[in-house]
Amino acid sequence: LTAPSSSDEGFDFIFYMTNKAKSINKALNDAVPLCNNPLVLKIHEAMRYTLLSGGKRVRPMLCLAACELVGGQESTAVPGACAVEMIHASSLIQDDLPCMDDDSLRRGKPTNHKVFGEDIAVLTADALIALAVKKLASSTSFGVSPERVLRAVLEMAKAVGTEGLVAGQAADLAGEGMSLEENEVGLKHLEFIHIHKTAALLEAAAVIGAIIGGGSDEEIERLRRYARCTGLMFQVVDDVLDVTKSSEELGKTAGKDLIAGKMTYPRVMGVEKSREYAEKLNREAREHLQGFDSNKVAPLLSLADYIVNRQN
Ligand code: GRG
Repeated sequence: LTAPSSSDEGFDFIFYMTNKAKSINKALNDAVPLCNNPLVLKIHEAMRYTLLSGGKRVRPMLCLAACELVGGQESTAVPGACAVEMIHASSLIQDDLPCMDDDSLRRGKPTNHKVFGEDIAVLTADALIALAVKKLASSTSFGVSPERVLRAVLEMAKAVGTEGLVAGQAADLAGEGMSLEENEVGLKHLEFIHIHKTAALLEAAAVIGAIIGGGSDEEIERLRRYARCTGLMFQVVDDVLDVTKSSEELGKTAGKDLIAGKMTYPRVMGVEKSREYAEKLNREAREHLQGFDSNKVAPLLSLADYIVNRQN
């Protein structure tokens, strides 16, 4: 982790993020036990492989921070935060499959299907989605009303299906190999991909946290807008990092998307303009937090800064 460069002097973001990651990692570890049944054990091992193999935990942190911002307790939002990370893990496994991006490395380690085989990887991704629903629904045992839990489940379902990840991935596949000339609405297409493929789950993370934490409709919507900007910014930065890394490490796997002709922000608008766009999204994200107690917004302000300044 690198510390955010500006704002929120006095707020120790690294300490905050490390603590939140600890709570999440423990809950994720408990959620998928190594059981005795050998048939189930294989899937659980594969689930644990992706779920517990590092990762920045940005989405669960967003969920916990949104919950606390609206006055909720961290512990109430832990199941929801785990659920969002399970969906993320499922999407990574699927994204890496030979029929999708066909990647052999993720987080510096062999991808799930390389270790467990394609058949088990597909089942693992399915099982992670089912477990996510189960986890989120279990929030009722933490005193969250069934109405709020149902609302949260609907948000998560929306972020996964044809209003979210699936739509983004389908649009990404459809755009592959298109030259920029061919694709007159390049930027629109790119925005569609990333609003769905990346921002939707970050948005769901924040909204689920705010719902579970007891936020008002207005608070929930403000956090939705903050997270949507942050999610899009996350992807713009990702694309820029891919280019900068690929020129630093020419010949290595970084920047594969660029070489393969995948649409990215730097391809559509250039590196400098992409950086400026990320800064603009950061300013917009911060504006959506105006109106919340200024003493309590530091984690989310710092998270946006961390995303815009991150190096990996
Ligand atoms: C039904 C769950 C489901 C998915 C089907 C395959 C697919 C549709 C969607 C792919 C979505 C995807 C992989 C988007 C990329 C999002 C992204 C920016 C990933 C990297 O996130 P980080 O940097 O990763 O937070 P870490 O490793 O830190 O967790």
